[in-house]
Amino acid sequence: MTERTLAIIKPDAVERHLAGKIIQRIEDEGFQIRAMRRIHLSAAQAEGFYAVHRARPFFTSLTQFMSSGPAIVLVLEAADAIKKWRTLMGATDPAKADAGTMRKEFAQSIERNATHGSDAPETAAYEIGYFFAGIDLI
Ligand code: IDP
Ligand code: MG
Repeated sequence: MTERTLAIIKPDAVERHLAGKIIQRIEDEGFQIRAMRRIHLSAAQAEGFYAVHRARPFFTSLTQFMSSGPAIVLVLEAADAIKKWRTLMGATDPAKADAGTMRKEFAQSIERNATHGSDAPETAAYEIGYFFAGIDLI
């Protein structure tokens, strides 16, 4: 089933000029890029995006990092896109990520881990709607 997911090239990867390599991989793996935008999140916008994690010990550090510089948000479309993008990203902790994954290749730490991907259809719908309007996705 064709599905959409939200991907983010996080500030660490944008700062290190890795966006082009990551986008190339996305295209090589057969995703359609349905929408894409560069955005520098405010702290409040990062807190809203990661609201599900607000009780976690890393919440303040995570939202400071995510608002520390520009990021690139994308809507990716493919069969089974949510799982497909998470597989290509690799494990949250780059030390545990498989060879060839985005996080193994590009992440610096469990926090500065280069990319984000939605984890389920409900979160994908929320996260896509957080950044893009319906009219952007026709
Ligand atoms: P995910 O991005 O692989 O879905 P989540 O558990 O949803 O991982 O965590 C969201 C983000 O929070 C991670 O991508 C990472 O940037 C950060 N994070 C997760 N766990 C830790 C941690 O233990 N220490 C610091 N940052 C973390
Ligand atoms: Mg997550």
